[in-house]
Amino acid sequence: MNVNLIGVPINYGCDKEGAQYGPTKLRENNIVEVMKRGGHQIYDLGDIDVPFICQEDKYACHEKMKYLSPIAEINTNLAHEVYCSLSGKSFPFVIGGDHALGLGSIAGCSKYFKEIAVIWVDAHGDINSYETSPSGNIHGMPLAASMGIGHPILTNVYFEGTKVKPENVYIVGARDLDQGEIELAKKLNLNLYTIDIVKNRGLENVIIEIINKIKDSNVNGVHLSFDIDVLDKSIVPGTGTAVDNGFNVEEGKFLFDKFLGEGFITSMDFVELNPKLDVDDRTTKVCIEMIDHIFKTI
Ligand code: B3U
Ligand code: MN
Ligand code: MN
Repeated sequence: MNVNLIGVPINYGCDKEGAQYGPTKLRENNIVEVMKRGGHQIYDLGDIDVPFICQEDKYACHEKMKYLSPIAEINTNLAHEVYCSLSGKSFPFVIGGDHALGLGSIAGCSKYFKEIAVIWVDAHGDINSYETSPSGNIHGMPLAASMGIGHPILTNVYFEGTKVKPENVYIVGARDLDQGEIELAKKLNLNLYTIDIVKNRGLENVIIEIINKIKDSNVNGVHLSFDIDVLDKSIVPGTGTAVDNGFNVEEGKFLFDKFLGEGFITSMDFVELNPKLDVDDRTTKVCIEMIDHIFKTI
């Protein structure tokens, strides 16, 4: 398979120092060589440009959202890179950086395939809008914006309108949802598989259900967005908002086995490594181990 590696060194979405160093850290730890072990042709397209913005200007564009305008700009460029990768028959593998980049990945994927499903594997829902967000951090909003909910500057990134229909969104592993997110999930009847549901019903059963639902829907592409904070806090100290009661490494790998083994995933994000918060590079090592597994499975 041809794979395009795309880095997005962004921390404006989480407003925390360190997430912007994720792509460099992974390259220093030989991500390209690791990806090649799966027998793929890897093209490292480098990083999307992230302009420097002073802290004082974070609310320059909107009083309730930080760095709105640069985040929209960065995501527009990312979306086009993802779209061009898919047009050139390469699999886009997008590394962060914080999860605000999910907006651009999904937009590029949506422009190419028209009807898509999104599997969002995350301790969080990332379905806030500026009206429900407790933080004003846009990395808590990309999935809502992709469904057409939120500020028009976000919902209209790359092209006007909805990128993915709510019925084609699958959230897996959530265990830190805000009140507004819970209400939105109910209102939209989202396919929300919280960690409690996963643990009650069993990871394999939940994954099989998602695969069957996706196969029964009329989508042409499936984007898998993996936020490393879905893993347990004890495994990933190097992420901005670690949450306990998460998956272990084996469960993470199992999830990739099932979804990637199905052969229907057409693009991926791998986000929220924060090397500055890491302890003895433990999180980087887990990321590399996961990425090794992904490209041996895909
Ligand atoms: N839901 C919270 C916290 C959060 C979202 N995503 C992460 N943290 N990583 C918010 O700020 O929207
Ligand atoms: Mn996230
Ligand atoms: Mn998260």
